[in-house]
Amino acid sequence: MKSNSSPHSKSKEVHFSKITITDEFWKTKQETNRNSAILHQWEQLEKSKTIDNFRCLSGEKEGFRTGYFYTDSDSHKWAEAASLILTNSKSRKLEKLVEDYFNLIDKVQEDDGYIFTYNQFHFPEQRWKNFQIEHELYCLGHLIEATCAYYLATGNKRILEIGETAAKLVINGLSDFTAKHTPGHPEIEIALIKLFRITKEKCYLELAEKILEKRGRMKFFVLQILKENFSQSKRTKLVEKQRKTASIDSMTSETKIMSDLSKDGPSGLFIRTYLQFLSGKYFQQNAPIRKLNKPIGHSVRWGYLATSITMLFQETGDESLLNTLEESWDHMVCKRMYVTGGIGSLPLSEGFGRDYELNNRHAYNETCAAISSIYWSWEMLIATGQAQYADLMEWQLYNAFLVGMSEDGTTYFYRNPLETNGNFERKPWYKTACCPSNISRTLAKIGQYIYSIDDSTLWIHQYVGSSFNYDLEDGKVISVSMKSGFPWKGNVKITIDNGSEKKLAIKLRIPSWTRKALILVNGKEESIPEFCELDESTASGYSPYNSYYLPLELDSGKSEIEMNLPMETLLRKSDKRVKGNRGKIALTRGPLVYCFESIDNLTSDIPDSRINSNMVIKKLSSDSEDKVVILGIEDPSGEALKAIPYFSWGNRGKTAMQVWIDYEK
Ligand code: FUB
Ligand code: ZN
Repeated sequence: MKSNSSPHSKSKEVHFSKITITDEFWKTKQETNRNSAILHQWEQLEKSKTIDNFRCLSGEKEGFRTGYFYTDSDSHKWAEAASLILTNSKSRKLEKLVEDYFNLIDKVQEDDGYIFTYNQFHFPEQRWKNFQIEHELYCLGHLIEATCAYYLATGNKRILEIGETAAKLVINGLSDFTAKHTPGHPEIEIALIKLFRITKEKCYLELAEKILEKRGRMKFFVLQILKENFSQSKRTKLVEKQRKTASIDSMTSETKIMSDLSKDGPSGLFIRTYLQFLSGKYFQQNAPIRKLNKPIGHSVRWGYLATSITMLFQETGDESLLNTLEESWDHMVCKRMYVTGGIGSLPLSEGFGRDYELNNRHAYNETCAAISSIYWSWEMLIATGQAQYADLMEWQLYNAFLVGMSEDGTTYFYRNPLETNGNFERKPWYKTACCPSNISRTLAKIGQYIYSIDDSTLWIHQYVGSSFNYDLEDGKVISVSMKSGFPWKGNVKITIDNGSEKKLAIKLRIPSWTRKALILVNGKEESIPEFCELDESTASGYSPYNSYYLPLELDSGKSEIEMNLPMETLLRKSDKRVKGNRGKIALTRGPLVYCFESIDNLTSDIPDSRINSNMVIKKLSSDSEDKVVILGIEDPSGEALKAIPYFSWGNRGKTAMQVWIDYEK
C-alpha cells in the first residue's frame, strides 16, 4: 500500500492498512464500529429510503425520491467508511453490501459520469444548478472519496473509474469554471487531491486548485445567492407538486422524526444567520482563501475547506496559503473553540460565533465539525511537524469526536452541547444523517494518525497501542510496537527494532496536559524540561501549545522507550471574556474532559452543584484496573459529586449534564 508523500510536507503518512491496532480502548471502539455501527447505519439508510433513491433510478424499484437534496452523500460516505473498515478486516456480509452498493451506483451513474439523484429524479434535464445551496459537487466529492477508499482496500480499478469519471465530468462539463461554480459546501477539493495522490493524474490536482483559487471571488455574491435561493425554492415547490401527483405524503414517517436543526440560540440569531448567508460568510465565500484568516461560517464547511487548502499547500508549497492557515488555526483554538475541542457555537448557521462567544447550552459543536477539524489538524501536522496539531487531534478525538456515538454504536449525537437539561439524547438516525458515517470512517482509519515518517525520522504523534513494520528503501525494516494505558493511565512502552545500520531519529510527542513527564530510553532517563506551566491563554482553558516533540536517537537493533506521562486532574478556567464560564471550572484528567450527569449527582437540577477548594478529588476506580476512570469530588462532610468522561455521557438514559461547574475558592 502506498503512503502519501507530498513534496512540501515535513513527514509522510503511513497508510493505516500497515498499522495493527492492539489498543484496549481504540480496538473496542473499532470493533463496535465494525460489528454494530456500520450495519446499523446501513439499516437506517434502507429505512430512510436513501438507497431506494438509487434503486428507483436504476429501475430496480418503483417509487418516489425521498429526503433532502444531499442524501446521496450519506450513503457514499457510508460506502467509504465500510471500505475503510474492510481494509483491515474481513466481513463477507459487509463486503457484499459494499459491492452491491457500488454496482447500483454504477448503474445509476450516467455515461458521462453524472450522478446526483435529486436532479436525476426530479429534473432530468437540469444540471449544475445552485452551486451554493444544493450539493451536487459535495455529493460527487463523497462518491470520489468512497471509490478511492474501495480501490485502496481491494485494488478494484473498475470502481475507482466511477470516481474518475465523475471527476472528469467536472473537468469537461464545467470547462468554463468560474467563481460562481465554486461549491457552497467544500468537500470535492479533498476528494480530488486524494484522487490525484492515487492516480498521479495532474488534472485532478489542477481542478482542486482551480476550485479553491476561484472561491470568494464572486462579484455581488448577494445577487447570486438571492437568485439561487429563488431557484431552489421554486424547485422545492415543483418537487412537492410531483410528490402530490404521485400521491405521496410530503413528510413520510421516516423523515418526520429525525430533524435536529436546533434554533435555540442567542437573540438576534436569525438575522445574524441571514446576514452571513447574504454576505457569503456562511459559505466562506466572502473572501479569497488567502484572506480567510479567521474561522467563520458553517463549521463543517470551514473544516473541509481548510483541510483541502492544507492539502493543496502540501502539493504546491505556496507559503502564502500556509501563513493564512496557521493564523486561522490559532484563531480558532484561542478564541472560537470549546474546552471539549468542539467548534461551531451557533445553532441555525451551524457555525462559528464571535470571539469568546461560547455558550454551553446553545453550543452546536456538530460531530462532523470536530471531525473536519481533526482532518485539518492532521494535514497541518503532516505539513509542518508542529506538535500543537497532534495535541489538538488527541484532545478532539477523545472529547469532541467520540461523544458523537453511543457505546453500542447505534445512536448518535449531531450537536454536542456542554450543558443540557434531561431531554437531550442520542438518536438512531437523523433527517440530515451526515454524522454517523463520518464517525465510522474516522474510527476505521484511526491508525493513520499515530505515526508518520520522513527519510530519517519516525514521528510518534499519538499513544495508541499498535504495531507496524516500515520497509526502508534498501530492503531493511523498522519494526515498531507500542503499548499504551491511554486515556486512563499515562504509561506507554514502545519497542523499536531498527533493522538499518544507520541511527534512527525519533520525535516523541509530549502532550500539553502533562507535567513532569519521565522518559527512559533503554532504561536511561532522558533529560526533559522538569516542569512546564500550563498555558491557559485560550478562550476555552485548553491550550495545545505546550506540547512538543522530544528528539531521540536510537542505535541499530532493539530499543525500548518507556514513558510515564502523569495524568493529573486539572481545574481549567476559561478566559473571562467567555461570559457563561465566569466563576466556573472544567475538570480534566490527562487527555479527557469530565462532566457531571444528574443521574450520578443526587440533585436533578445539576446547575446548582458547585465545588470548592476544600473538596478532594479522588479516582473512584482502582489503579490496577484499565477501566473508565470516574472522579469523585468529596467535601469534608463526605458529600460527593461524581464526574465521568464527557465522551461517555448520555449512555445510561436521559440525564441533565454539565461540563463547567461553579467553583468557590
Ligand atoms: O450540508 C451537508 C451536511 O449537513 C453538513 O456538512 C452538515 O453540517 C449538515 O448541514
Ligand atoms: Zn454531521
